[in-house]
Amino acid sequence: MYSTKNKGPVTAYIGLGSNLDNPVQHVQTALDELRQLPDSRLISCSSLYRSPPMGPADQPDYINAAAALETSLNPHRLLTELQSIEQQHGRKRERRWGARTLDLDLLVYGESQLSDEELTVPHPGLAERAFVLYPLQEIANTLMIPGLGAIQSLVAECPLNGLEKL
Ligand code: A4P
Ligand code: MG
Repeated sequence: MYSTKNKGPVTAYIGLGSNLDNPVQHVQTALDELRQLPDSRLISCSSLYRSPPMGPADQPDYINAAAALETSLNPHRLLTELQSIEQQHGRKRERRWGARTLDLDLLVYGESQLSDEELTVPHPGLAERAFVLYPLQEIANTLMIPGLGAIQSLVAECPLNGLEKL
């Protein structure tokens, strides 16, 4: 499924997360790397947030943030670019929801709703994750998330679950 309502550059939102090897630095460096992406412009980034791990509890707290990007890259190309930034940070894929040096999720891509083997947008689970919703609201307070509705309503229904702004 691929809806092609987007014409010209679109605004995409990226979720950043890290919980290994100086996570604050991984997230800050990744924001700089997002600035360097081809055919894209970093519009804004949120504060950094700390939260206890969702998933296995025997791992460190996470640092999360969100960023807004104006981009002409198509969503799959953008995902490939995000994965190559993850690789530069020595990301190893081990267990699901396990500790990682850097996780970059494509949260929202314009008005698109799509799902295939590589990519699901909006990112699944977005609506239940405080560590995604609160940073996203900070930079996009009036965002309507395709298929899910207003960010403000999603935040209102999502408890903080230990999330704190740094
Ligand atoms: N993929 C599909 N859609 C997307 C998308 N919209 N953005 C595919 C990014 N990737 C997408 O991802 C697995 C595959 O998902 C990719 O190859 C891509 O093709 P991954 O990053 O390799 O695996 P993962 O991250 O371990 O799995 P998953 O289920 O994506 O985990 P999440 O959802 O990223 O959660 N707790 C706190 N407090 N903060 C966190 O940030 N993060 C996670 C990881 C767990 N607990 C956390 C946090
Ligand atoms: Mg991921």
